[in-house]
Amino acid sequence: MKILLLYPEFPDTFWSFKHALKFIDKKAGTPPLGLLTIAAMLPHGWEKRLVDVNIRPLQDSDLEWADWVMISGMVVQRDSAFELIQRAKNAGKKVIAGGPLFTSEYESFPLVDHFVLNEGEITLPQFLLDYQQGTVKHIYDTSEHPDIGKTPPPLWALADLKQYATMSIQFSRGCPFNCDFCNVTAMLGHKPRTKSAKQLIQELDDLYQIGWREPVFIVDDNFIGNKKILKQEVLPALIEWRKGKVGVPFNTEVSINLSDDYELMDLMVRAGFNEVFVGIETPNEDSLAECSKTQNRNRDLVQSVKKIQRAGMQVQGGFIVGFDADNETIFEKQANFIMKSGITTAMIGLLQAPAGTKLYDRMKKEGRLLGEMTGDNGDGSTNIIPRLDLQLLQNGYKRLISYLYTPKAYYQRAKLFLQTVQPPKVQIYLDWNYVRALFRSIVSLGIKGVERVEYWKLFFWALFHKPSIFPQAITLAIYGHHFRTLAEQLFKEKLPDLIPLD
Ligand code: B12
Repeated sequence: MKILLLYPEFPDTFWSFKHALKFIDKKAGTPPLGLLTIAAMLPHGWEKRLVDVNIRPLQDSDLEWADWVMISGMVVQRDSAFELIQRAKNAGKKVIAGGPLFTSEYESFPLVDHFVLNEGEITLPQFLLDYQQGTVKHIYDTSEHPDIGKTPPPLWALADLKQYATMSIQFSRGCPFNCDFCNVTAMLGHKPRTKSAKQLIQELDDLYQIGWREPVFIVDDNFIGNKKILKQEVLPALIEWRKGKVGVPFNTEVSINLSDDYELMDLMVRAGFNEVFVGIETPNEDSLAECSKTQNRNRDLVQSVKKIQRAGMQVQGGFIVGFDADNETIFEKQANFIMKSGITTAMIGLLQAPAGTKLYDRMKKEGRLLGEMTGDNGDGSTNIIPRLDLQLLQNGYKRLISYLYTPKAYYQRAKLFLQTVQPPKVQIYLDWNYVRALFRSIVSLGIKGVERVEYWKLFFWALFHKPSIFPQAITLAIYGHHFRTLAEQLFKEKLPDLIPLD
């Protein structure tokens, strides 16, 4: 059997980092971990080929070669997925689809022959067995969750790794919290399931042995969902693994209660974590109560962010406007909060209701659901009827993004963060890509860019006051360029110098 694994194109979004990737000659952020994991579960004797269209186009010869096409994706890749499925069907191929896009919207894809939904560890073997026995069905799904301690390591060899900026690996699935707009618990359960420390180290060893020295994103829904196993097994093992190695900084996703645990933060930093994404959502206490984000309530969120930064990790934040409890002052409150926190990578979206969430059910019951979400929570759209006037919400959103990504506001946050953060513990791996990125940033941002004044101020400040964080300063400058370019595209206008919010 010849299996063609297909990954659809990402549009130009906040997380695509498209306008930053060109500085380091990379084509995509991370490889399709779901497909690489599925590939490892297929029979060993089968031939496998991966085409990630974010890296190279799908050729007719790829389709001619294949017996089956297996496709994955997220909602945000919907349009490209339609196109690829159509091409595969035109070429007369059997199409098998799985992953989050199809698990949430399989009804929209009539051309797909078989859906293998939810977690592939359970549904793929059932599909393969039925196929062998000639009793294959149209849909395979499950409400059970597998023990990921048995998940095989991804087949990295299928991917052209040097085209990616970051490698992804997974340690756990599921989250102990209950935020009403998030579908993680519906999809992956409430009780975090983990791999063993041995599995994680094996996967890292595989990557290190094939020469990977760049960042590794541990793609967990909440890495600190099971603190005990982290403190007792995983982080000590990672600290040991790191000895004598260069590069490979880690980043991951965590909940804000990380900031309450100094021991955990210290272990994470020593293990090589230098960046965490945290769902902060809103400084509005009533909105936090509304969405059941208990872990963020009754605390000084700015101070929590600072504690993580002081420990040595950059905090990237997810924010939402348009909760029922928000009023027209929310934009100013969010802007002030984000400016004070020194969060440069602030992903802000209007409240959206993903299928399968409590919010989705509530909106449906209240007659406020407008259909499915676009999947890109940074495009200023929503699939619900908000309490605030939609026009007011979208205008406020636009002003908020415009303000935060103007050079002045962005670089002000970058400096605040760099002043606060402890220099990274990971030994930097300097290769040509970094040097090239530095020169390109000098030309694009320091000479041609609208941010040239702020760029040089940060450049010299970092170089002379805190040289250990100089590479981070340049990376932040490049990220800022991506966010600003994206905002300008979204609003179809140049961002003003600094617009007042009130
Ligand atoms: C890493 C990650 C990202 C990364 C990169 C992802 C990438 N390149 O693939 C980044 C940060 C870029 C990202 C961004 C976004 N993400 Co994201 N992301 C994740 C995360 C945390 C892990 C994905 C992962 O690698 N999992 C590990 C692998 C092993 O699991 P998997 O892919 O699901 O595959 C398993 C099964 O799905 C199945 N399977 C998968 N593919 C296939 C194919 C076949 C043929 C078969 C049989 C089975 C199968 O088997 C696998 C093993 O069980 C998930 C949450 C989650 N836990 O899944 C969200 C998630 C995928 N993201 C989501 C969203 C919404 C986004 C964003 C739109 C916005 C946002 N709020 O973050 C952006 C948009 C991206 C963009 N560029 O525009 C949603 C998708 C919802 C949906 N129904 O599509 C998820 C589920 C999170 C959520 N709470 O809703 N994301």
